[in-house]
Amino acid sequence: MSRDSLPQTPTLSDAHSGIPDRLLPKATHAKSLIYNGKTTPDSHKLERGLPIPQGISRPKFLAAIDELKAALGPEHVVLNEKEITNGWYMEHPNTHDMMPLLDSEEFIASAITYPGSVTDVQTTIRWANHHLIPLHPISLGRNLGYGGSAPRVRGAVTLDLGKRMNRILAINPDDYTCLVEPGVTYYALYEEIQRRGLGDKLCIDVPDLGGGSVLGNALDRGVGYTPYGDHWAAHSGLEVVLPSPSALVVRTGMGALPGAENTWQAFPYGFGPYSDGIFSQSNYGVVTKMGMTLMPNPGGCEGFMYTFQREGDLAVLMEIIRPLRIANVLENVAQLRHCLQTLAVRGRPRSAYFTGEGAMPEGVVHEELKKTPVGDFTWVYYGMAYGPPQIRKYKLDIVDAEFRKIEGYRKIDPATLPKEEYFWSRDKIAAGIPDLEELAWVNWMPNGAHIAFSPIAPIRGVDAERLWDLAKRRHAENGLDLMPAFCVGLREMHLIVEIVFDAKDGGMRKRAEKCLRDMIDDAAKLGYGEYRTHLALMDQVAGTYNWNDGALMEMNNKLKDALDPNGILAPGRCGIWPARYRNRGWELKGGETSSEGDGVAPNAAVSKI
Ligand code: EUG
Repeated sequence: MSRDSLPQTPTLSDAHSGIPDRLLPKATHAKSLIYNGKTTPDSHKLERGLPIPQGISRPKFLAAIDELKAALGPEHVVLNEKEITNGWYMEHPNTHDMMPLLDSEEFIASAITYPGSVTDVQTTIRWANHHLIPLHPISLGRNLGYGGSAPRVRGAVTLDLGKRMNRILAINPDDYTCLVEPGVTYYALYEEIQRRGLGDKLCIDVPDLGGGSVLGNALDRGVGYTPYGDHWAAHSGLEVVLPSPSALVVRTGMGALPGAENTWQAFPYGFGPYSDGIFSQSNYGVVTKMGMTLMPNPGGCEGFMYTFQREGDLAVLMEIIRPLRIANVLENVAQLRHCLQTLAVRGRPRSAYFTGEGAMPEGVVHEELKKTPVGDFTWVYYGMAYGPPQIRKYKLDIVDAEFRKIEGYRKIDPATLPKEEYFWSRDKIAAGIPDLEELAWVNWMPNGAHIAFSPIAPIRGVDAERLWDLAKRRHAENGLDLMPAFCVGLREMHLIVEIVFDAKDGGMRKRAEKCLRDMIDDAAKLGYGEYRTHLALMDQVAGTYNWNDGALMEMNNKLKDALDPNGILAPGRCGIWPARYRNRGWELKGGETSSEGDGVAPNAAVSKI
């Protein structure tokens, strides 16, 4: 399809998931690049028909769906029985994983429901308990690279919370907090703060792309790039519907004290056990409200960029970064990126540079970089200094004195860079302005999909080198291009290696899976674990966190059985399988063609909660 014939991207006035008007031209461009790279039709008829979950017959399932339609309104329950459409980031599906590692009819929903209230969520949970039908809650479903909106269990009913529960319930400029429902995106929250004239006062923290749910991203322990980059650490207060038949609604922290609304977002703990943790990266409850702390506008900020020529500079760079980062001289979650990623983010396909097999040769990458405004390098550091000019200068001078110790370093003057350069996108993001630029590297491959290897390590040269070496070896073995970014938190770094693959190329999907699984095992042997992972890899990753014979999973299972005795909520999420599914071969360990196990237990326990 040519660019002109593509329909316009929905804006925030059209849909909760839309793009802000200011980013519409960027969206139009991004969409055309992605659609130009699609080699097959965007939609396909479901070859295997309606994906009914295990443990229920088709007639019983359809009768249960009719019951739910009667309860929620027929327009709020939609069967997924005809065809699925991949779309793109801004117009993504809520039916399946658009970036599938297995067949696209594996991680797929049987139906989508759109609750409009906490009461609707409770109704759906009671219904699921009654019929023993698995539910899969999503907020926006833009968890791309980790499974997107897809359920782990084939045929689960997706609870799309975002479509109708997308209110910003409060923005409090005195306490610097907000309270949001699942469907509030970074785009929407940012625009609303500006619309209320609070932009001079409040900043939000945003990830690389702004279309995700503020609530969903924090629950998945996502990362942004201002000093408030650890989203889970920045949240305060949850409202959760529990998955047991009573569908109890709980407020955590100060939210449990009636009348304490003013401190719900000001103090995260309340009294007694701090329960919020069990609702992140889990399947223990449906979060319907979340408080978030907001950063005071620092009164100015200044993006900066250094490049380093030699691959071998990685270790010494990390040794320089760590003390500066922990001391908050380097103030934000910065990115240290490899040059191939900066080539890919220019948006052109790999085939524009190289048409051979296997990983793209380094020489080609460096020759291409020489033609770009930034020039040639191997590593690039994108940082941000906050505050008024004299405060920024104090910090920037220290950083400069350290970085210039590395031979061949270059400080790039942003004023020399054209406005389309990727630097300006990083500059916006670290300033708390959500953007859409990052998407461009999915065009590296036709039908570009991506999936991440995301291990955590200390900010040390030796750790960075070990991870870099193992990733390089596994990528070379599998003929894949390696484009890592080290995201430097406060005392750790998240290495993010997104493998970009052609979703229509079965062989390449298999190589991507092999590469990921081997990297996960290699890393675990060295003491590095993923902070987050794709649906297909959750069992393997959970299995690496196995100290004391898997004590943590034993506890997780006990919690699961207590809170969700019928095992209806997101079975398998983060490797946690309810009793009904346990020991029936549902775990994916690699090479499988089916994501399903051998049935479920017929029953259900009785819950006291
Ligand atoms: C990115 C960052 C992540 C992640 C997945 C993707 C973006 C990379 C810091 O966390 O988990 C450019």
